Amino acid sequence: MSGEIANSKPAVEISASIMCIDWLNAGVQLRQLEEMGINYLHWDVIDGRFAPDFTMGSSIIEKFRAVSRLPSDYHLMVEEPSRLFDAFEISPGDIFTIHQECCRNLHRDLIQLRRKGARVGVALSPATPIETLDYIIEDIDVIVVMTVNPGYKGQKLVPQTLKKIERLRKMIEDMRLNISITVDGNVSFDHVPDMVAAGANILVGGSSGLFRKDMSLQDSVKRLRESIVAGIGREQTV
Ligand code: S6P
Ligand code: MG
Repeated sequence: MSGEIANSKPAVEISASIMCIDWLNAGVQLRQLEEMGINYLHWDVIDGRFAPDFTMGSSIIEKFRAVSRLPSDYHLMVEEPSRLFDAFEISPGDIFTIHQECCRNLHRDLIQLRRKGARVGVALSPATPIETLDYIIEDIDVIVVMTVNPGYKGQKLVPQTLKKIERLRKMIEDMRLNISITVDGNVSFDHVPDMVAAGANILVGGSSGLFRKDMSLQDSVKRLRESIVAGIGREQTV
């Protein structure tokens, strides 16, 4: 099964937020994600300083990567992420995202990551304006719009971030750039149509859209895909 739903705009892909997986059933769920054509495994790495709590490090991520063919979508929510670049395996096709708010020298960090072979991403927390990308946008492949504050799963959407996605997509189109917009946080069936209509083309599936307690993974993927189709079919109304 194809993992992409396309129209004239970029194909919409799903990235599975592994911090939300059913850990005691992780091997089974990993196989299911592959069978259903999920596009990426999303790795949230948190340092307890930039963002609260701790998630997973390279040893756990490597265990999954060793048995999966899915590309990685690293999301580092850590201060001075360049300290950790060598800790993670990067293969062609992997995305590696760092936060604008965390870098002493964002441009240098992005160059370093690109040399390691990653598609490079910059994440913006809800309060960070898109203008911070003005002098860097031509050097990135992916922009991650955080629709919740970095840290915990199960948070509520910060609604003004939908407008941010829309403005970013317009900026990207006006500049004729080829940049994906990832949306991360409370990517639920209700919010996906607005997110897609606003211009997001990679959706991070977490506890509200993918790893739900009230339905199987198969059912949640089906519902997510229906919500994507609803968003593609809609004019930009947010
Ligand atoms: C949050 C992290 C996210 C979460 C995901 C949770 O800091 O970057 O990737 O894992 O957003 O999803 P949900 O549906 O529980 O908000
Ligand atoms: Mg994330």
